Amino acid sequence: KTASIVGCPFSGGQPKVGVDKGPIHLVEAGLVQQLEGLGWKVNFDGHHQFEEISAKEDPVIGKLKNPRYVSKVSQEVAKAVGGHAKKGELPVTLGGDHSLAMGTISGTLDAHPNACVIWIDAHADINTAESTDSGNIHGMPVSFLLGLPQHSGSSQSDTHIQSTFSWIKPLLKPSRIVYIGLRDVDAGEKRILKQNGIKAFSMHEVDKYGIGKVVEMALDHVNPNRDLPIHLSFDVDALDPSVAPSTGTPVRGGLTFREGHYICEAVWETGLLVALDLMEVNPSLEDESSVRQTVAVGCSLVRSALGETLL
Ligand code: DIR
Ligand code: MN
Ligand code: MN
Ligand code: MN
Repeated sequence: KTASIVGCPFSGGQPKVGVDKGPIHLVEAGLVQQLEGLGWKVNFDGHHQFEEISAKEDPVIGKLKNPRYVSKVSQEVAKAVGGHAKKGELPVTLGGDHSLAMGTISGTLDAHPNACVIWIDAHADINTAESTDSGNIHGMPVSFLLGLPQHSGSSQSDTHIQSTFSWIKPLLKPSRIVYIGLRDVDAGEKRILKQNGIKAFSMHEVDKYGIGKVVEMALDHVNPNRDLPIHLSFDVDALDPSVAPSTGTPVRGGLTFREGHYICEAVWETGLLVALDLMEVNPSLEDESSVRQTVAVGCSLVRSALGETLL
């Protein structure tokens, strides 16, 4: 069993500096050695170096910020993840902001067209060009993966968005993604989730049923026969800010330490995991001890998803 670390120092999908340093901190904390300790052969040949597109060369299209840069980086990530997956390796992508999931999930679907996605997040990240308030593309990757219409107000910019992101094949079906942990979903996103019949377990359902039952129901929905490959995309802000403080858009009322780890353990136990994302660790936010804590939790979530057990 081989895991390939795809380190993605990238922050262009949101405005806060520092999230590009997330992967560096996770690796410096010893993630590679920790996974080797679990019996994995780990490929890590340094973090990806993305050629920047300056703000001057990358004006907004409609509301979308840094659209060319986000698109180009995600396309490179798709190639990396898809390449590793096709070789039978497990790609572990370290973000970086969650716009990178346009790339990671595209790569997974290229190698495993029948894969399903389990998206762990405080946010739904499903805004379209029409519904986004912020214009931050880390709040939008799912809409592109689903191929939802991207209307931005003028037909000229609609065409421009289309061409900028034309490499994304809209291969993800609304029935093949499920969310756990949501608690900060925009009004437009709630509409999109409903219209497309997308299953989501918010913190309300975690409180009501408990995490064990929620993960079982999530798997029943997206993977009823437990035979489809699973892509787990974990935004560290799904965890409560008391557990993972150093992240760009913390929201109170999140998953506990154990609930987050339980999800990873349960996905590992299916034997179906084919790709993992650990996103939105921002070592420039909060104090030194918060950063250490968030990075340590990030490493430990990855270990749980890759088979670390408590006994
Ligand atoms: C908000 C926040 N829904 C947006 N999204 C975040 O900007 O679209 N995603 N923080 O991680
Ligand atoms: Mn590589
Ligand atoms: Mn996210
Ligand atoms: Mn989030």
